[in-house]
Amino acid sequence: MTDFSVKIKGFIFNLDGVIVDTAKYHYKAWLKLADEMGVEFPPEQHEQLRSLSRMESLEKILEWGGLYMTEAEKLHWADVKNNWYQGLIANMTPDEVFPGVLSFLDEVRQYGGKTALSSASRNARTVLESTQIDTCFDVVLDGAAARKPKPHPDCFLMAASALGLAPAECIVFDDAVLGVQAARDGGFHIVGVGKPDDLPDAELVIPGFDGLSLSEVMEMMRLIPLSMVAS
Ligand code: GL1
Repeated sequence: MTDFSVKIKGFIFNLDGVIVDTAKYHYKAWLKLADEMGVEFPPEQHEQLRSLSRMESLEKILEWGGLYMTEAEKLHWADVKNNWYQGLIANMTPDEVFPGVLSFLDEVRQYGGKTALSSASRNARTVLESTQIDTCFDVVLDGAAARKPKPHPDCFLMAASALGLAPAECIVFDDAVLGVQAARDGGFHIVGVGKPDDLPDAELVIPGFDGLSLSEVMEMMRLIPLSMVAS
């Protein structure tokens, strides 16, 4: 159970679809793979892959197509998709960071908060470096770090522990149903990034960070900011 009387000191962000628009590149690469396999894959269906690891995503596509593959074939095709994806992100630039993200992170720092990036993507560090936001986070955990996939809260628990904070002292920002569930189950505060209808279990849903200040988020969630409490 999340304790609302605890002051907030940590801010944990998912990457794809929250900080940068890489979800569109993942979709392009998965779509190419689905096409090769003759599996229909409309954009709405990509929502179901959000937060899943590479192998879990591939297995979902195979399931939708009623296809079977050996483990070796799966590894091969997961690699093929990853090569296509890496080709798409090779030329990413800092202007692909979503509007408002940098000022929001700046505000968190001014307020004395700690930041973590927790992503199921094994390419997270490459994306952070090419968009030049790798130095914006105190802690970075990518898909190689998590021991259990979402909706298990492991990735967020690891991030909180690396920040030296308890879950109830942190807000997680995630754009996927599985991420919201993971944060809730882990005892974190959770802000959904997207549409309220898609993320009914989040405490607050924002469309993105553009024009949004940290104090507005804290007010809307009725939380106590660190700066307002004698530590
Ligand atoms: C994996 C999947 C992507 C996406 C991310 C998490 O990324 O392949 O479709 O679900 O995890 O946002 P990657 O292949 O970069 O490890």
